[in-house]
Amino acid sequence: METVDYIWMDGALVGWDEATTHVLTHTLHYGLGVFEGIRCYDCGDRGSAVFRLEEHIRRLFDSAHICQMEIPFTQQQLVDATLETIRTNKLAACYIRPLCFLGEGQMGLYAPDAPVRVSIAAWPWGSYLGDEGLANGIRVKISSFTRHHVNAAMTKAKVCGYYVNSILAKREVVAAGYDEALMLDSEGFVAEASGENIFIVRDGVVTTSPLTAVLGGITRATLMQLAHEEGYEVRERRFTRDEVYTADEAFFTGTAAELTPIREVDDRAVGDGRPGPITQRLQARYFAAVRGELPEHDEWLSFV
Ligand code: PPE
Repeated sequence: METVDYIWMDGALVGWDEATTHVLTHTLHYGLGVFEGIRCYDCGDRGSAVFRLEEHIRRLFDSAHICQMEIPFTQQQLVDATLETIRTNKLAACYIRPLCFLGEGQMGLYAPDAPVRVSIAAWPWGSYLGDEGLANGIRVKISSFTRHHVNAAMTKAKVCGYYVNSILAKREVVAAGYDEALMLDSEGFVAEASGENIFIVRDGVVTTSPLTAVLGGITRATLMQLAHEEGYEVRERRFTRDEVYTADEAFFTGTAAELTPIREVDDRAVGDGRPGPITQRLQARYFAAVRGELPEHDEWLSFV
């Protein structure tokens, strides 16, 4: 990965090499930590802007609240710290990773006195599923791993440990020659990918899985709104894997993956095996929004 000069840690900027932690860091052992993934885009003459920064920081606090972790900063402080980290590192475009974790001092599961620590790192990160995938679509396989059951993991929180399930799914399908894993919920309905939400399009209707067992993606919310503004009917409902096979179009959304078209699922072409017209239109709208080219959505941008 590309490195930068500074990382924000527990209230101050420190050098990249100093942003370290002890091996007895509680989160390292048990996975109770929460994080965010945010992107900052180069908006040309307008400078750089972080996309939906307040919403991401709010979700970080929601995640911490669900996990009974008290973040020793305010939301505004972390918003400011994010912008400061980007500015200090002179980054025009980057991926931003705020992380709240339980530090060292107490072991064992209970550990009520383990300190809550916060770091914010930012670094340049290109397309998550490849430029080729963004342009032409990716090949997806349904994982043999089930996505979290709602009473085993509270999926409204973006918890570090939840990603073991995602990593297993991702490794499984990449080893089999595919690009990304699609996961079903505990009742067999389509949930989400290892790190993205999913949309399908059929007869002009844009559908995404309901929030029951998936992360409430900020990109998902953005795309639902943009699709609605483009005049498409948008629905949230459960659907099955064969509905993905027979969709006219399908795509993934996520901060890292942006809007990545799906061209194939389980060796079946989706539509004619290329990004469809609605997918392409929405992808163009998404990139216009994040790059500050939709004045009606300036409220989504925090200029650096
Ligand atoms: N579901 C999951 C499981 C998920 O991890 C993400 C984001 C989403 C949906 C989409 O959420 P949003 O970014 O708010 O639209 N995944 C992050 C982590 C990726 C990684 O490899 O790390 C991301 O996209 O930043």
